[in-house]
Amino acid sequence: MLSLKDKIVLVTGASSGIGRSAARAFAALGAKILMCARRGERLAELAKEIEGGHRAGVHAFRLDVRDQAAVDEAIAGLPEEWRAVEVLVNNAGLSRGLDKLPGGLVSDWEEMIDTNVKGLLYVTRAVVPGMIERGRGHVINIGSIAGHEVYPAGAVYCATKFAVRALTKGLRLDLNGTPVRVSEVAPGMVETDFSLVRFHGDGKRAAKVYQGLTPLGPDDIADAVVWCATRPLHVNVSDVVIWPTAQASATLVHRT
Ligand code: NDP
Ligand code: 8X3
Repeated sequence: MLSLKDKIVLVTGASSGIGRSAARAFAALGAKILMCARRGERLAELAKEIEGGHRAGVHAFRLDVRDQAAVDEAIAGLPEEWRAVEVLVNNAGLSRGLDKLPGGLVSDWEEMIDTNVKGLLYVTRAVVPGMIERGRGHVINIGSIAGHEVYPAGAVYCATKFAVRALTKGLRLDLNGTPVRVSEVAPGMVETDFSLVRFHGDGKRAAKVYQGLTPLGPDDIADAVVWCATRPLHVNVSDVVIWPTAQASATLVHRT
């Protein structure tokens, strides 16, 4: 197992769900945690928890990954001791709405595309050249089973996750010959704020998504992300697809 002790791990979207669990899991291995999201107070709480519990170094900063200038400025402006990012977890993302095409809010489409596709690209572009220069690095993208199958009323979200899959594969092709590894972890249903965000804060509708089954938890996904990152340097895990046992496809879910 590769040691990540004192290595810098950047997690985007660490204020909640999978990103928060990933930050905690890497900190538990002794990695130094660089983390961002838009909600600064939540990041500050997590930073306090990690610093107290694991005594790992933490540096948190507010960032909207949709803003390319802000992404470039944040990465270029990192303190010297935080620049050598070893692992980038491109996790920041969201779904908005569950609407049949051609319906749905154009603003929802744009938010998903701008965050899940363009935001991931902006962060990757800002971080990966440094990895190439240093001769070490690993990009782990959080995709989805929605990048493997399209489900009704989810076409735009699915399109963004198909794009994440294509970008993961494309980056791996384009970085061939460098030591930088590129992986994707693609979960099925994980109980986080994901559905609350999808349904614009409708808690009752969000809770129904997970009723009658045991969904994955964010720690299950963090576990897989850490597993990818801790393989020996000559091993590149390309894809990990993870389902709750009760879910067999995007649309087949056994509920009791
Ligand atoms: P959460 O809503 O719990 O977390 C989403 C995270 O993304 C938050 O920290 C949020 O932070 C951050 N984020 C969203 N937009 C932006 C932005 N513009 N700039 C910076 N950060 C942003 O959901 P999950 O943990 O479930 O989602 C994490 C990833 O996992 C997403 O990419 C999602 O598509 C993917 N996924 C989720 C699944 C699930 O069932 N939950 C299944 C498969 C994949 P903030 O709002 O503070 O900016
Ligand atoms: C999240 C999983 O099935 O809700 O990416 O789209 S799903």
